[in-house]
Amino acid sequence: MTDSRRHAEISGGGFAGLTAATALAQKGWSVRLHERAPELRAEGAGIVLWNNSLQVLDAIGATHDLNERSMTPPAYETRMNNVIQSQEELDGIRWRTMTRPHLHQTLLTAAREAGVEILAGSEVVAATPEGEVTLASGEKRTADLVIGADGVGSAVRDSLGIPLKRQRSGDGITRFLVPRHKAELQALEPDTEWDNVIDFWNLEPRVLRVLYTPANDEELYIALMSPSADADGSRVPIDLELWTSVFPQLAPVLQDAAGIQGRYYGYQTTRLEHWTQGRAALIGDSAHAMCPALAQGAGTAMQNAWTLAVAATEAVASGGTDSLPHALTEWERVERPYTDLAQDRSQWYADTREMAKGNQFVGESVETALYNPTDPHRHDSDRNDTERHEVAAS
Ligand code: FAD
Ligand code: 3HM
Repeated sequence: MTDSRRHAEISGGGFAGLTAATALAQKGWSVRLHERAPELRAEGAGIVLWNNSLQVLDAIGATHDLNERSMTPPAYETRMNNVIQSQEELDGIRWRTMTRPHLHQTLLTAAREAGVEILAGSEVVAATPEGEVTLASGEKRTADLVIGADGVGSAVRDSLGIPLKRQRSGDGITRFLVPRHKAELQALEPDTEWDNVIDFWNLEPRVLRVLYTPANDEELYIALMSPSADADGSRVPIDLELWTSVFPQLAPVLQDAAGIQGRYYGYQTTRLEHWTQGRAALIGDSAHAMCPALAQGAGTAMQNAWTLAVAATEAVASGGTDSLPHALTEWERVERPYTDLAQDRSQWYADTREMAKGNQFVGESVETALYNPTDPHRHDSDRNDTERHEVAAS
């Protein structure tokens, strides 16, 4: 018997690709996901997710698994030269911290349970607007929908020839997962709430910052930021003497970080002229890599994966697969402003270091975090705004 389901081919098994694959499979699509690496595994250390992506995890049924090994710290604390600027309790804002391997495993389990066909060691080298995908093996496959979720160096994007602008910022970070060492930290600074996220900034006499993020009871994510022009600050493995001289209260965890090779990532933002072409769409870092200030790279990747799956499913249900190219353009038009905002704001923070002042979870900085991409009525007021403008103009 032939399979009458709509078919999607996805390049990339990161947070974007796995979320899109799961959502589409749950909505009745047959989905094949290609991951270039020999196995599906998350690189990197820790991650913070906000309401926008936690709603997506609810929608694909992955929240229980996620919550098994993640936490919501009591507050987000910001310090300047070890003086507390703010302790924001983020009342009313849903957020969680976790390790990247845990989030990846959670999404991988959801994808497998939804029946996604996952091919590891399968590299996509090109895609066409007509829905053809070419693999490194030379094999070609066709699909109703092609998704490029293959990261900042996306082969799908480059083969489609979509123009891209890349902006590099002067700062960057090296990330580590280390044991919590809670008792030792408590002994060094007894009055500190070591379950908080603590953003330790030093701007004078030298720009060095440690973002301290508990990921669960046992694991701690620490990100060490310095300007790329500072050779000692951005050195890997880290210069333990330098970092402990500036952050002596973090000595036990910095010592562990110094035993890990690490990799320094310079902040960058990439913006595309358009995210879709024919039956092909880009999501995640392939479409919109951003500075990490708002911790929204993965969050917006998952948000766009979900809204794309919904838009594509609704389009084929009402207009057949010929309606997909137009539906993808429409999806970008209504959804992209939320990601543009996160990119712009994150880049502004990276360039100005304004985050060091604390009290950051207000206004535009939390708009993306509060967004609910699973609410079918989320654009009602946008439409009302447009209608109002049209009425006013006539
Ligand atoms: P990726 O994670 O890059 O996944 C792409 C996948 O595609 C990989 O598995 C890769 O092997 C595969 N692939 C690549 N090319 C091919 C190919 N040709 N064929 C097949 N497979 C291919 N975001 C947050 O939301 N919260 C945070 O706290 C946060 N902290 C961050 C801290 C730092 C320092 C950085 C640099 C980023 C941070 N981010 C954070 C951003 C987040 O990590 C990324 O935005 C997110 O991982 C993007 O997911 P993705 O699936 O689009 O891409
Ligand atoms: C979670 C998080 N937040 C901010 C940054 C940053 O500004 O570099 C990095 C992060 O992983």
